Parts: sequence; structure tokens; C-alpha cells
Amino acid sequence: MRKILLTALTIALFSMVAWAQDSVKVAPPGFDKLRTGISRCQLDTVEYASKFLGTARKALVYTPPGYTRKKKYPVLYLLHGIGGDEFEWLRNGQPHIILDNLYAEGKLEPMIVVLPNGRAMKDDRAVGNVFDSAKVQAFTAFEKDLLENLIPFVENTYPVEKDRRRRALAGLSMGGGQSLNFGLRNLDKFAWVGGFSSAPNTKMAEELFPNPGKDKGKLQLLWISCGKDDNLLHITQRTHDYLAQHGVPHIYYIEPGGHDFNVWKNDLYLFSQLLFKPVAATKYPK
Ligand code: FER
Repeated sequence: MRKILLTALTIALFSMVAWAQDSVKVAPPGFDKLRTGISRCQLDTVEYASKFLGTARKALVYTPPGYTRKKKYPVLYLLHGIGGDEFEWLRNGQPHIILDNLYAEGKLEPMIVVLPNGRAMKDDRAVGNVFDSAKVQAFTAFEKDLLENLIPFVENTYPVEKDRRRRALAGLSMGGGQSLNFGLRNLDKFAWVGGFSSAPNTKMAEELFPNPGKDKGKLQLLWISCGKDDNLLHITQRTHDYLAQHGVPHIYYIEPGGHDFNVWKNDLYLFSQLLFKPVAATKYPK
């Protein structure tokens, strides 16, 4: 009897795990293809004064279809990778098309998306050796510029909600590492954090989230994902292992693909739909 029960329990648990992964699925064909006859976002190029660097820095700002200054919007700060800049998502990921299509289907909470340059140094262009140590360090330095210069600029310029529950931080690769490093350390600023294929700049999980007991209830969403063929998968895996061990709710999503924009577009498609809504625990039991 005991054995039968144990077997039944094992099967039940196994199917739950399989279902959890299956229920996230992948973006449907056409999710990133330009559609005609739908409302479109507007993309602004903005320049803000970085007191931190003593320079004027550029960012792109996506305002949603139907945008009006009469409303206030939540904001997603969406970060790029080691070889990119503020244009990387736009050039390779068509975030405007993905989001416009989602709005047309009524699947997104209206939000502003800010695409910053996460390499906080005077010359922040992605030229020369992007793995150069000064350039890699500039990705760490961006925390200060983001919190002290860019976010205040966005909040003074656009009609946005200034509340941690209405601010999200996510990014790909180096930007995924930045999102986890900065987001989890500044839970008074962000309640939604996503790391897509997070890079070796990601801190060890013990340092990322040192007080799981105290802090695990503060996040609306912690998303960590990676392509199953990505050489950096171990970073997402080790973060997941620690979070799971300490009972920190999160979405751990391993998807088809490697270290490229097919994966990150899929992540944006899935992640953006969860933002600024109640998270359905039943949909993501893991
Ligand atoms: C590394 C491998 C990959 C690394 C960074 C990356 C800083 C980042 C990749 C990306 O952003 O796409 O060893 O060290």
C-alpha cells in the first residue's frame, strides 16, 4: 500500500513539474511579425543628464498605443547585452512589434518601456573589445546612473507611477545579470525583476538574495530564464537552485535555443504579459 501511494505521489509530482514547464509554452508563430491595421506605439529618443558620469546619455522610450498624459503608467526598464547599446533590443528584437501585437490582442497592461544604455562610461558605444575590463565594469556602474539619474528623469518627464510595484527591471545576458544584481538589491525600487540568459556578471545567489526569509514576499515576480543550449545556463540554474532551496517564489523557464534573440524575444513576449498584473500562482506552480 505504502509503495503504491509513493508511486502515485511520484507520478503526480512528476506530471505537475512537466505541466509547469509546459504551461509556459513558447510564443506562437507571427508574434514578432509586423501586423497592419493595429494601433502602434511611439518610440522616443531621449537624452538625460547623468550627474554620475557628467555626460548627456541617450535612451529609447516606448510609449504604448493610446498613450495619453492623462493616465499614469508603470515602467519596464529593459536592458541589453555586452555587445549592445540602447538600440540593441530595437535592432535585433523588434520589441515594438512584439508589444504592439500583444496590445492588439489585449494581453498587456499598458506600460512605458525604457531602453537604456547599460554601459555607464563616458564613451558608452559598443566599439572595440566589448569584453575589456573597463567596459565590463561600466555595466556594474550603471546601477548608480539608473537609480539616481535615469529613473528620476523618466519620472519627471513621463506620466508614470512612482511605486516599486509599478516598476520592473529586466534584461538579456549582461543586462539579465544587471537586472538581478540591481533589482534584488533595491527591492524598495523594483517589485518585478527578470533575468534572461543572465551572464557571468550575475552575483552568486547567496549574495544576490542574502535574506530570503525576510525578502521573499517582496517580489511580485522574479523571472529567470535561459535557452537550454546556452553555455551560460549554469548561471540561471545555480540561481534557481538557491531560490528553490530557500522557498523564494520565482519562474524558472528553460526554453528551446541558445544565446540569441530568438530566446530573448520569446522571453519578452512571455514576461511582458505577466507584468503589473496579479500573478496567477496556479498558472506557474513552480
Ligand atoms: C562572459 C561571457 C558572456 C562575460 C559576459 C558575457 C563578463 C556576456 C554576454 C552577453 O551579454 O551577451 O564571460 O563576462
